[in-house]
Amino acid sequence: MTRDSLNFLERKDLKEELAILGVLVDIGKDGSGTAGSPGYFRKLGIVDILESLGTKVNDLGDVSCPSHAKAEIGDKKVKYLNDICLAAEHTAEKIAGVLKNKSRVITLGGDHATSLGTISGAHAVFGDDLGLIWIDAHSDINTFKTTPTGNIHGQVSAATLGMGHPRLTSIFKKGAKIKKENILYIGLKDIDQEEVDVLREKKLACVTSFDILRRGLFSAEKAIDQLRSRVKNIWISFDVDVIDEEYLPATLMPNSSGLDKREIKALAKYIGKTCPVRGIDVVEFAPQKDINKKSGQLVMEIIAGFLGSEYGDYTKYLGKYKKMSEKSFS
Ligand SMILES: [Mn+2]
Repeated sequence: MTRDSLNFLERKDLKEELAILGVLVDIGKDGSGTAGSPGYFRKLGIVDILESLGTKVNDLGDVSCPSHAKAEIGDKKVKYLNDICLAAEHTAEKIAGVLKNKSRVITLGGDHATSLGTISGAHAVFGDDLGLIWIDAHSDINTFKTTPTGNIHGQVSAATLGMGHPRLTSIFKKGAKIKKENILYIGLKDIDQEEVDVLREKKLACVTSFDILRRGLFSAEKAIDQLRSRVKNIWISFDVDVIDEEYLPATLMPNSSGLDKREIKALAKYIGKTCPVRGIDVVEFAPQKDINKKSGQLVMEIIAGFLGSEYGDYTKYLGKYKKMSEKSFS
């Protein structure tokens, strides 16, 4: 492949098949509102949009999970542990199955507890040859010992690294799913002091939103290049709250100084064009808070970027002409 700056503007058909999976885990935090996200994206036409990138899309349906009203809260330091772990086991099984068939997969959460299952499933197939890019305003590296809220969605990156409650670190298989040198956090902004301490102590790679403000995307690109040089498989765990609320109002934790549209799209494009992306989790999307579908549209553009392709105003404009020419030849 020619690697020059024009390479970032090419839109060749995608080679690998794609699967989409909904995960209705909405109890990893106190508020409700993320379980409607898979249905929302289907209505928005996610299957057709992804197929317009030149590949076949297999919709695997949803992994279910009880709502706050129906689930048992249990231990207040790891709330709703039981139901979250059950959903994670089901998710892991589905993800492992898809990846074995050489398909790539987009998982629509759900809150960030969704990634417990996906990353465990990916580890079952790729083992330690797996890198994780955690794009989020939050590092989610609390454990039951440090959590200020008891919400599991804030303990998920810790669990993938093998830290925290033994049930959270034992989805599918006991222990760490990602080696500590193979995780990269991008977009961090609101994190607890205990999280700063552990990120530092474990020497985990972080590109904060402040780094991006100071040095632009170059700081992220360098870190992505380093991760890519170590692993052959990359997983993206994408929390939409990394984006500024002006562009993405559809989340329960709006970010008033997050990444802007150009930054997140360029970041997605860089990852998609340079990394072997095997799966993407889109989490913490709350459809009822969207305004004129702008959050949903932006997320579709970002997903296309992560896949190494492009979807947006220009491709929609071209699509119109494609349909016209199909008509005139039929
Ligand atoms: Mn977050």
